[in-house]
Amino acid sequence: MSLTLWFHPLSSFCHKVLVALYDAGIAFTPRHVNPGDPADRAALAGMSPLGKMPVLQDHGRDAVICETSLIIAYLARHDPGARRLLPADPDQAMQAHVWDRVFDMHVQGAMQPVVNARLFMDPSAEPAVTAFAHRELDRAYAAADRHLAGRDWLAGDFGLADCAALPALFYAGILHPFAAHPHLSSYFERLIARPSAARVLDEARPVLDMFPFAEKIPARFR
Ligand SMILES: N[C@@H](CCC(=O)N[C@@H](CS)C(=O)NCC(=O)O)C(=O)O
Repeated sequence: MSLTLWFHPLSSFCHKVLVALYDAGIAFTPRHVNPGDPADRAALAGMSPLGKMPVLQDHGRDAVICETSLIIAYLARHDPGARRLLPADPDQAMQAHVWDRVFDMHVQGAMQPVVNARLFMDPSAEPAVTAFAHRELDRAYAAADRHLAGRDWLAGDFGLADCAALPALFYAGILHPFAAHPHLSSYFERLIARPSAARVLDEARPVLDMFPFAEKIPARFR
C-alpha cells in the first residue's frame, strides 16, 4: 500500500492512528498539517466531512479514509501486516470496538470539554465544565479498571482499543489523574512502554507546550 497520513503531532486522535501504524510496521508518508494554513484546512475539508484530522490516503486504491477507528479497521483489512490490530473473529473484534468506543467517547469525549472551556468559553464556565468532566472520567476510569483486572490489553492482543486508550489516557490523565485505579495505572505504564506508543509520545514532545494545560504535563513526558 502507498499511504499518506495527514496529521498533527499534538492531536490525540492522530496519536491513535500513529500508534497503530508504528505498531504494525506499516510504511506511510507523514503529511504534517498546519492548522493555521487555509490551504491545509481546505484540503482536510475536502477529505473529511468536518475537516478533522487524521485522514489517511491510500493512493494505490485511490481511497481516502477518515475517522480513526475506521482507518485502523481499513488497515487491518487491507494490510496483512496490520491484521493484529483487529481480531479476525467478529465476536472478538466486537470487544475491541466496545473498548475503542469507551476510550474515544467516554475518556477523550469527557476530557475534551475541559480543553474547549479553556480555549473557547468564558472563564466563569470552566469550574462547572471541569466538575462534570471529572465525574464522567471517574465513571469511565472505574469501568476500565474493572475490565483490566487480569488483562494485559483491552481486547485480546494489543490492537485497536489500546491505540485509542493511549492518547485518551495520556491527555485525560493530565487533567484528572487516575492513580487511584491500580489496574488502569499499571495498564498505562505497560502502554507507554510499548515502542510504538513511546515513539508517538516522544515525537509529540516538541509541541506539547501548545497544550492549554501544558504546565500540568508530568516531567517524564516533557
Ligand atoms: N472522531 C474523529 C475525531 C477527530 C478529531 O476530533 N480530530 C481533531 C484533532 S484531535 C481535529 O481535527 N480538530 C480540529 C477541528 O475540530 O477543526 C476521529 O476519530 O477521527
